[in-house]
Amino acid sequence: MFVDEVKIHVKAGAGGAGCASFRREAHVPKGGPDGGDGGGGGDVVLEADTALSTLLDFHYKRHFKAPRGTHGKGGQRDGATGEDLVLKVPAGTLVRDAESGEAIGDLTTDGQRLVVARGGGGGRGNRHFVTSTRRAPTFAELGEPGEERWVELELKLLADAALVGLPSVGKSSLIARISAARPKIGDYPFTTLVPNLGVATSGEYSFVVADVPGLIEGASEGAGLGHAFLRHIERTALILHVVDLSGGFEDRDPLKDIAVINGELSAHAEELADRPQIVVGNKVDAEGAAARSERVAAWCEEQERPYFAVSAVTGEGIGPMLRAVAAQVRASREAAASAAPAFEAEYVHVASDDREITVQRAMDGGWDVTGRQVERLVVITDMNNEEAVAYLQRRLARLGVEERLKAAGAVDGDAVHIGPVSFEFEAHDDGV
Ligand SMILES: Nc1nc2c(ncn2[C@@H]2O[C@H](COP(=O)(O)OP(=O)(O)OP(=O)(O)O)[C@@H](O)[C@H]2O)c(=O)[nH]1
Ligand SMILES: [Mg+2]
Repeated sequence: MFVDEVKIHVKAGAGGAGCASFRREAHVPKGGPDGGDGGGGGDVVLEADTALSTLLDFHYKRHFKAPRGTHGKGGQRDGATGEDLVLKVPAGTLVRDAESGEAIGDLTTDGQRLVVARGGGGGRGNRHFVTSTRRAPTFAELGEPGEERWVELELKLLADAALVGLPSVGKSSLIARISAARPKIGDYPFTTLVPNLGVATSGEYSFVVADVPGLIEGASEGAGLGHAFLRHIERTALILHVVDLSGGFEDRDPLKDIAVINGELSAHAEELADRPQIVVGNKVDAEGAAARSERVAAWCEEQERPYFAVSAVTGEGIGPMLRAVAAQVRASREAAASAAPAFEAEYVHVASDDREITVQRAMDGGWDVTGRQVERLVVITDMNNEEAVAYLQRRLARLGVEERLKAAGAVDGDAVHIGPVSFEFEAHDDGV
């Protein structure tokens, strides 16, 4: 298992401000309010994509911001909505809130979506604030800021393909050539003692390749180190069967070696014999390798198995081999996805009780009032407009903020902080 973890900062778009304006027409001295609403800000959304297998991109770019909504205009013209920012993550990504550590979603199926930061609502234009006593409201709401937070993404990976072969055929050299993995490479058998995983890319497609310790004859019965690793191979959709073309070992011959490995695979589990397999003739740069390669190629053609002659040292033949691996991995993933039950895209919101209000002593001896809804009301209020402030006060009173403050022991003149704004507490007589 290969664990990939990143921490990213996501910020949704702010809502646009509502507009305070009045209709102006020839011959109409004072038209009614006609300010349009601000557009909502874009959400930041994570979307599972089975074509990806790594969170690598997020190691380079960590801050993501969705666009804001635009402001409303006169003539009842509403602002435009900010587009959602959709970030693709590999299927199998677990999402946590970085601060609380709480899991907020598990993206497992292709196309599944999770909103990690909600865009701010647009402010309403002044035409929404008309009442029987307020015919011409001079204020509109500001846009609400977008949510922002740090989230942790964690990916647990199983390999898509496994490099299998006798010791010293160059499995570790190959993974080092095609990925950022840097395993130990040596000219003695059993250089690799634990599996290494690397992420390889071909075009737009990336996949995970496992380099496992070499297998030897009798591995299925426990010989060498291979036995434990045959279990890993069991779960990979594709086997990259690596064979040495250099003739570096006297007792080895590529076709005999292939037979030994295939014998061990099927002795371990019969279905491994039918697992898609690509034969990779490595060390084609070595003297005499070309002739051996031709024999392997002829045999593979007879067996209808794909064959690629490569050199982990010079890079020869690596590109075509990776393209074939990518195509096979893609086919396997698509088969697995279509075998899974049909999935409907879903948005998972983080539930929080918006109406909850908390009153606490502030550091400065005043009071801190917190709660999603009250804080929202404050940030969308244009504090430079008296009419807007009076409207806010009535709404806060209706939500019970004043009562809560009184009950907590607030007296006239105390400072009250809500979000970024501070007021002076002034109790109204009961019933007002
Ligand atoms: N000439 C040549 N030598 C290679 C090539 N690939 C690997 N070698 C050499 O072969 C030896 C074994 O390479 P490794 O990559 O450690 O082989 P391995 O299959 O991982 O071996 P184990 O981990 O023991 O199973 C090293 O000395 C490499 O330098 C190649 O393409 N050409
Ligand atoms: Mg190795």
